Amino acid sequence: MKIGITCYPTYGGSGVVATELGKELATRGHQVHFISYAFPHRLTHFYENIYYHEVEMSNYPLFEHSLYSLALTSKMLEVIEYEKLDVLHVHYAIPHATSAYLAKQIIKKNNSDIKIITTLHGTDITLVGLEPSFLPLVKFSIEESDGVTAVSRFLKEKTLTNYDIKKDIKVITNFVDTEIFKPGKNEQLRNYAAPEGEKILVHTSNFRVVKRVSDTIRILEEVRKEIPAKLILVGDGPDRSECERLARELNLSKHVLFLGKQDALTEILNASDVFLMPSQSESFGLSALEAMSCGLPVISTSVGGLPELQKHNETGFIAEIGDVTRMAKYTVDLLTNDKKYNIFSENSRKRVLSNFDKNVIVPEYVEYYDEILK
Ligand code: GMT
Repeated sequence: MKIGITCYPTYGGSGVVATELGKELATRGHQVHFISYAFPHRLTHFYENIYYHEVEMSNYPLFEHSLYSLALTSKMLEVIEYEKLDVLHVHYAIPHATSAYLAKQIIKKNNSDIKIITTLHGTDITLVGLEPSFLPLVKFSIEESDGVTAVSRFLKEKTLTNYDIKKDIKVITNFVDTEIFKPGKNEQLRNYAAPEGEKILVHTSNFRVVKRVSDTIRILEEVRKEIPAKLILVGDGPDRSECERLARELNLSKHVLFLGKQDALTEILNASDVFLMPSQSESFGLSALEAMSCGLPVISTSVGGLPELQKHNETGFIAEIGDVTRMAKYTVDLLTNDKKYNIFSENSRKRVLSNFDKNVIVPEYVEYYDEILK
């Protein structure tokens, strides 16, 4: 099969999922064409069957605002036509599903056809898509896609109700390469981050408001009242400065390690004990999945698709948004009981292996492509 994939290539979980999917499809013999404005950052080396087509942007002074959606449509047209794509799979509805729809209409005029599949990831549905300026366009683009998938049951239900959509949406969850994200030891980073043998809490995100990263610092403050602990924060984004300020204000600067953006996630997770995800909105929680795959228990909120990913009192604990005290109590509970910790750690890994391994989920996408092509 020849598959085009459009995604946000440099930031966020939707781009990670799209790129990992492309890599897996290519390994399974499909030809994959990425169409985007930058090279997907998870394409770390050369892969057979993977091609990249960059969207070129015109800088004409009259265009005060970027015409990316239209430039993307043009590039989609070119790739569909010359590479003879069977399927164009777009990740994150805005504006990708709309650009794809337009490309499909233009291609139709040449008596050609292409199947458009849209994967909904999160704020394209729960936040940005609901803005009055976007809502009718998102609804239309979803309705006009040949196939639509959502990364959790929660997101599917939200889409059907918030946009009054009647068509079927298939839930295909996020997945992980359990051979890469696997349990291991990283004594070097552990000794660097926690030289006195303290426990290590970890969080990775793009530091947007919805992630409530400052809650992780407040959790650390509470945890440290009971046991020695450190916090590793990975990633960068709008809330980082505020988090650094909070760490200083709470006198925790020495105990919070801001690593910024990092590629070596497995190594960092393997130096840590518990993953924190205090989000106020999370349609799936890919970074928690990666942590679970490394055998880390997760302390999270109960929002969105998180209860579909992790099981309360089995793989970690779930609390209400903002309930820092409870999340800290759960963290201490796990970190002071080795037997319980080991059971939760094994449960996390097992749950990922049986439900979210790439070999479980990628075939679901391939079957779905076949179904739509029929
Ligand atoms: O929706 C977003 O905010 C962006 C998107 C991304 O690109 O990071 O995140 C969403 O997609 C991820 C991959 O499917 C999910 O794991 C995240 O839970 C989801 N984020 C939110 O719902 C806030």
